[in-house]
Amino acid sequence: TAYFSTGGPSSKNYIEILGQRFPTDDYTNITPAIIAKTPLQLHVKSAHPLSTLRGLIESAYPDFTHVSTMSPLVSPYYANRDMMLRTHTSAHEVEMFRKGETRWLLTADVYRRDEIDASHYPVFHQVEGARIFDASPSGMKEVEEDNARVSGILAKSNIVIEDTLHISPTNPVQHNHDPVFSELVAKNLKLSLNNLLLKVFGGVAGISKQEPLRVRWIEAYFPFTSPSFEVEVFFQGKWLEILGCGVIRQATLDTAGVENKIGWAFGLGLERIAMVLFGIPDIRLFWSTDPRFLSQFEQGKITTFQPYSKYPSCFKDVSFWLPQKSEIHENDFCDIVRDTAGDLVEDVKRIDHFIHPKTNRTSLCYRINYRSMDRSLSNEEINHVQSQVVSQLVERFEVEIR
Ligand code: FA5
Ligand code: MG
Repeated sequence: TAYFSTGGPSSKNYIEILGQRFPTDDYTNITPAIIAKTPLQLHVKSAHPLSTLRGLIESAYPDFTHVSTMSPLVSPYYANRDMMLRTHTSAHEVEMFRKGETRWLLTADVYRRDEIDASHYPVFHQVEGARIFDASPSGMKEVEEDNARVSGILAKSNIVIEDTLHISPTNPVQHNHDPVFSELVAKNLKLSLNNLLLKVFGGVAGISKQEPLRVRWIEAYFPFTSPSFEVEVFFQGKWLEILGCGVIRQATLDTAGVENKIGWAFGLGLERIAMVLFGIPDIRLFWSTDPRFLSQFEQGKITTFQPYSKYPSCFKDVSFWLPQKSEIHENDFCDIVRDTAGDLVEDVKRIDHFIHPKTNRTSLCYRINYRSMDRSLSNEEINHVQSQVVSQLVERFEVEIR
């Protein structure tokens, strides 16, 4: 699911995003809380952890074009006038290749309707990286030279790579690719990303000072790459999902008017990496304007966040019967909560799901955990917010409150 600006309920007949007006229609579901995030551009805000991490990633690709100011408004199908907020940076692949770029990194804010907890937020940031080569013996010579160079660096580094992946029926070479070319390019992708991860995680205490950095490659599926992979890093006792990548589908390059090239692309999320590198325990903190947060960081430096005391939590439950015919998706509920209560919500959990044996009606109960990052909340204030959540729920989904 995605945020569309045109095509949900709105009282005005237009919405304004980054100074541009868009007519609203029955698809419009972008909330004021989401629109308010679009100008913030945390990934280029000096001294912000997300900006420092972007810089660190860019430093691993010094000879690439670096882009970080693309408008978040993209066309869903590249064919009509309707606009949506991008859900991933891959939305810009075609236009980057069309411009003739052959090696590039693009960092941007992305928008998804998602669950609410310490590691999910409806806005986060991704870096997309791509490189294409001539699909010819001379292009492949360039790949082999680069592979030899990066293999040399990795051989001298404290890194353990788990990668038993072979091209397989479930993760095939594209029919229009020479399998030897595809394999060389996939190798280049893997070496390049292992080198990136060494750069990003290599300096972190506890990872590679004594213990090696552990990286794991897993088979994946993405509609715009094949073969495709996901990469995980072992950190603080857990495998952390870092990115998705693969050999670019030829259709992308064809659409961009690029001929006789083959290459790779990857997309990684900045927040999850920044949370572990800087020790930031809650994804909402990235959006904090509290000087106790912002003043802790310096551009270009990875330092450990010193938590300041947390304010108390306040739990509120809401139970309701669903209307007979309609379905409400968990993310629709989270959306209403996020829109009405904003960053005052720490997380939302469904605590009951019940189907009445006689009437067959469904009842749901959600528990909302209210806690501000920046101040103590009064019970009155929370009751007020909670009553707004409840009335929105009734208005939008015609539920019956129990
Ligand atoms: C994608 O978005 C693909 N476009 C990645 C890609 C690019 C594949 C190019 C192939 C070629 P995915 O939805 O898995 O894939 O997101 C990529 C990364 O973004 C994840 O690995 C994770 O690090 C991060 N991410 C995804 N969802 C969230 C979220 N809700 N909050 C924080 N980070 C997230
Ligand atoms: Mg994923």
